[in-house]
Amino acid sequence: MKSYIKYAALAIALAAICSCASKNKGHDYPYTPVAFTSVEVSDAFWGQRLKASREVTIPLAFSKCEETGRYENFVQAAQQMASSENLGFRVGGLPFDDTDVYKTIEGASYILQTYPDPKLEAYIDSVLVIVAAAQEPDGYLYTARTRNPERPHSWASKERWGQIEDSHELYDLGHMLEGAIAHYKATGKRNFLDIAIKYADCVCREIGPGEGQQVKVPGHQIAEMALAKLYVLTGDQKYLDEAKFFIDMRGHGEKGAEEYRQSHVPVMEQDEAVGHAVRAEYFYSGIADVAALTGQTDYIQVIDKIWDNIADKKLYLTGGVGARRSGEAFGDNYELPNLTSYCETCAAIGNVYFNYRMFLLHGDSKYYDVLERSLYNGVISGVSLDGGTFFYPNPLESDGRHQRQDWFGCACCPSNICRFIPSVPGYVYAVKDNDLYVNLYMANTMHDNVKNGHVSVSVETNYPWDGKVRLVVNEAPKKGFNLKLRIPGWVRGEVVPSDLYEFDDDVELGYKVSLNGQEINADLDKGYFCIDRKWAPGDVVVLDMDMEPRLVKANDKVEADRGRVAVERGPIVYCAEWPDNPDVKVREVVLSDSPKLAVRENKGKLYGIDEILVQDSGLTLIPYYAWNHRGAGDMIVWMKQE
Ligand code: FUB
Ligand code: ZN
Repeated sequence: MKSYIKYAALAIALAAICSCASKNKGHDYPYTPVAFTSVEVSDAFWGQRLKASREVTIPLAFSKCEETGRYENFVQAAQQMASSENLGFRVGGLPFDDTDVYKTIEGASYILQTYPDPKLEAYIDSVLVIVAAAQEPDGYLYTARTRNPERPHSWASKERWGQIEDSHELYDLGHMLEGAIAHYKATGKRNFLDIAIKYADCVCREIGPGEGQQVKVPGHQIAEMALAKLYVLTGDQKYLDEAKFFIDMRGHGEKGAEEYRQSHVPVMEQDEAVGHAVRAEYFYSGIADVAALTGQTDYIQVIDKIWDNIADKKLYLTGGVGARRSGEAFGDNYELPNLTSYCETCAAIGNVYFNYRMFLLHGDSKYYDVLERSLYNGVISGVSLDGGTFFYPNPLESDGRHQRQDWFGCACCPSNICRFIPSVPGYVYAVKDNDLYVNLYMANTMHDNVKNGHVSVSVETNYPWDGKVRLVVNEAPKKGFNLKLRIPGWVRGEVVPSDLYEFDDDVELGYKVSLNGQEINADLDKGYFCIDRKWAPGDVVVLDMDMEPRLVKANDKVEADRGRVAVERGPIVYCAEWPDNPDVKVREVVLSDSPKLAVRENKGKLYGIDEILVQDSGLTLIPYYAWNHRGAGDMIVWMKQE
C-alpha cells in the first residue's frame, strides 16, 4: 500500500497549492470527519465491497453511460450549439441522464485517490472533453435542453429554468458539483471543476433574490449540499447564499405547496418527513450543511424534529426509508408495509447522508446507530455482492417478483452506488478537539490530527460477524487524546433510538473494554466509551461485544409487522429466503413463541456469511443484504409468530 501513502501525500500537497481557498469562514460542523483518504481499509467485509466497486460497478456504469447514449447526449448538445439550424435531435430518456456520468466520475475519483490508475484518469479526461463541449458559453449545461432548445425534453421548456421543478437543471448542477469536487481533490486537475463552477456561477447569476434574477428552487434537491461543498472548497460566500436561498424559498417556486417536493409548508414549519424520499433526505442533509456553515441554529431545530419523526415512525428495520411506490415517497406515520415497501437504494444512501450530518452536528452515537443499520442492510442490499447488479426498491418481503438488474432506464441507484461505496471509509472516524471518535468497526489503519497532534490507530476485527474489535495505537500526541468508541445500540439493548422496534427475547448482551489486557469501565457519554489518556505507541484497546442473534418486534402501531418478529445479529438484519428453505414456504412460516436461534459460519456461501438456524422450525436465515443472489423467489424479514 506504499502507493496509497504516496498518493495521499500528493493529494494533500495539491490541495495546499491549489488556488481554491479550501476554507470556509467562521462556522462549521463541530465534529470533523476523518477523510476516507486517511483511512486505509484492510477489512474482509468492506474490502470485498470496495473491490467489487472498483473492478465491476464503476467500469460497468461507464460502459452503460456509453452504451445507453449518455455521452452521445453531450455530443449532440455540442453539435446543436455549433449549428445555426435546429438539428432536430429527439430528446428522450430522462432529463437527468447526464447525472449518471457525473456520479460515475465521482465514484471513480474516490477510487483514484486510493488506487491511482492512469488509464482510468485518462478515460475520465476524455469524457470531460465531451462534457465541456456541451456547455453553453455562459456556463449553462443541461443537455436535455441544449440538444434541442426548440423541442427540449418534455419535462423542460424552451426557456431556461422553465418547469424547473420537473426539469432537473439544478439536480444536474448538484451532481456535477459533487463529481467535479471529488475529481479535483483526486487529481488536482481543474478540467471538471472549472466546468462545474462555470455552471454554478451561471445559476447564481440567474437565480436568486436580486433584481433581474428569477426566484426558482430545485425540483429535486442536492444542489443545496453541493453548493455548500463548493463554498467550503472555494470560500466564496455566494455559493452558500445560493444554497440557503434554495432552502428558504422552497414552496415559493412554480409548483407552490406540495408534499412531494417538501414545499408543503415553509422550511421552518416542517416537522415531518414527507414526499419523495430521496428528495427529502437530500433536503434535510442540505439544511444540515447550511445550518452548520451559517451557524443558523433554528434550522437545526427543524431537522431535529424531522429526524425524530423518521426514527420514531418512518424507519424500516433495514434502515430503508420510503414506504410508498407511488411518488417514491414516505408514507404516513407507522405506514411501513413489507411486500410493497419501496425503500429506494438512493433513499437509504440519503438516510446515511442525513444521519452522518446529524452526528457531525450533535456528536451523538444514536445517529450512527441508524446510519449503521442503513449501511449494512438497506444500502448494500442495493448492489449484488459481485457489484454487477442493482436493486432500485429494496422490499422487506418478496413473492418472487424482485430481481436485481444490471442497469435501469432511470439509473439513479446504480450510479449512486458508484459514488457511495468507495466513500464508505470516510464514515469510520471523526475528530473534535482531542476526541477521536470510532464510529464504525472495520479493519483499517487511520492517520489524522487531533488538537494535540498527530494520531494513528489500526483496527483488527471480523465485524460484522464477530463483535471483537482490537485497536492498536500507532502514533499519539505526547499530551494524549480521548478515544471514543461507539457502543452500538444493538449491544445496549436498543434496536433503534426510539420505540419503533424493540428486542423481544430474554437475551442480554454485554460488552467489555480492556486496555493493555486490563478490563476498564466507564460511563457512556452520548453512547461512547471514552478513554482519555497519554497513549504510548503499541497500546492496545479491545472492545468485545456479545453478538447473539436477537428477536425484534415492531411497535404495535405498525400494522404490517403485527404478530410478526424479525431476527438480527449485531448490525445485520436477517431474512428467510427460498433457496435455503426448500421444504417450506418462507412467507407462510410461523415461528414458535420462543424460537431457538443458533449461528453457523458458512464461508463458502454468499461470499462468506454467518447463517442463523431457527432450530425448532428448521429454518435457515441469511443476511438480508445477501438475498436474491440465487434467482428470484420468496423472501421475508418479518416472520409470523405463534
Ligand atoms: O429524479 C432523480 C431520481 O430518479 C430520484 O432521486 C429517484 O427517486 C428517481 O426518481
Ligand atoms: Zn435511485
